[in-house]
Amino acid sequence: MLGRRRMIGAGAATIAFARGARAETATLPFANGERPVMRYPGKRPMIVLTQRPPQLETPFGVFNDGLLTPNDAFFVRYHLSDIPTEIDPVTYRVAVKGLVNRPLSLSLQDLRAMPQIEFVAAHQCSGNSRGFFEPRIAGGQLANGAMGNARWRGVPLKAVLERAGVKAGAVQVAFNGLDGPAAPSVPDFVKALPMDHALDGEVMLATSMNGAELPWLNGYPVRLVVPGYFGTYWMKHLSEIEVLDHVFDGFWMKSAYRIPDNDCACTEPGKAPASTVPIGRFNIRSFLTNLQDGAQVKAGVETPLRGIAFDGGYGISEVAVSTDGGRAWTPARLGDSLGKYSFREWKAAVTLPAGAQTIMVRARNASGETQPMEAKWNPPGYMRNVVETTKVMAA
Ligand SMILES: Nc1nc2c(c(=O)[nH]1)N[C@H]1C(S)=C(S)[C@@H](COP(=O)(O)O)O[C@H]1N2
Ligand SMILES: [Mo]
Repeated sequence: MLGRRRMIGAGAATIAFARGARAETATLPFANGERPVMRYPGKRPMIVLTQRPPQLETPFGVFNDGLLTPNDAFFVRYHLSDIPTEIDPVTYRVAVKGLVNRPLSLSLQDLRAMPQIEFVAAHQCSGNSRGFFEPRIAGGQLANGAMGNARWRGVPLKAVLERAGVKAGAVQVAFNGLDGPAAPSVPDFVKALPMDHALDGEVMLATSMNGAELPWLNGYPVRLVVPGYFGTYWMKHLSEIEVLDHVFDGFWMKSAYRIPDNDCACTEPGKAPASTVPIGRFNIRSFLTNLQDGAQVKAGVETPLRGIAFDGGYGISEVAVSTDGGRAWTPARLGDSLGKYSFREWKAAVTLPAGAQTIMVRARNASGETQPMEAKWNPPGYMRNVVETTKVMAA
């Protein structure tokens, strides 16, 4: 991949995509898991799900390097192939319109002049880990690399809406970005949040990620950050905010990104749910990161384990590991908290007898939520959060 982003003259930026040689491939741990590994603008070599639009998965080893996912390794997901390739930060505007007293057209300078907030939050695609569903499900066959954790900085959506003055009767706020469909038959990607969520003071118009501007493919120059909620709401290249007097009924809210309306957000495999609701908060997950499937470890001595856990914002309270299929659980030590929306580090040690062994990791959060031992299923393949098992060989 030979693309790069150029700054021209007074600061118009363009991004160019060109085809490069396929240097490498990666094999994800399920059938048909072979993927090209390519370099896109602003990114290190990433696992490619689709080239147009770019859908890039983070190589899992990155999650063992540190709690913050580097910008150049952060996953990328787009729905529509007409993604912006030229953005002028000087003329860039975010429109605020609809049911407001003062429609706004905010420049990046306007946003920078407003009070800023900052927090660390995990970001995850609803379909992260879809490739592991059994029976298999149509859609992006992702392993566990459509997630990441970053320090976001920007302006609270609440402050922007207060500046515009929300009128009585407001029900939802809809968000649009610069990308569009290549064909008119494909609905534009627009998402919406209920009014009280939009005004919670945490939903953010982010202009900075890990202390740098947003990578192009992660929504330069401004994106929505909705901490604790699935990535579908995190609108990239945010260009329009519209206050509505009704529940938004565009395709991506009414028909897509919906989950079964029941306690498990699940159905019997192959069955359609009786009714659905828009996907919401993350469910709890935890991963072992320092050993991957097939790793060799020493038998009879302590093997250090390390990993991450996160949830929808209640806060991780406990992580435990099991090497006997889930009968006995050894508590892990939690690392310092970087905030309730962040990945939390955990560490443990186990001594494994010689032979093929499995290591399971399970977390619990402040509301008592934990992961199921058996994977739940739903038709779109969202919200996978089974207790993860890593197979290693001790010798
Ligand atoms: N403009 C725009 N924003 C978008 C999308 C998109 O297709 N276009 N996809 C959403 C989905 S489903 C996800 S998971 C996240 C992915 O964010 P990332 O590419 O920065 O990882 O962006 C969200 N915001
Ligand atoms: Mo997503």
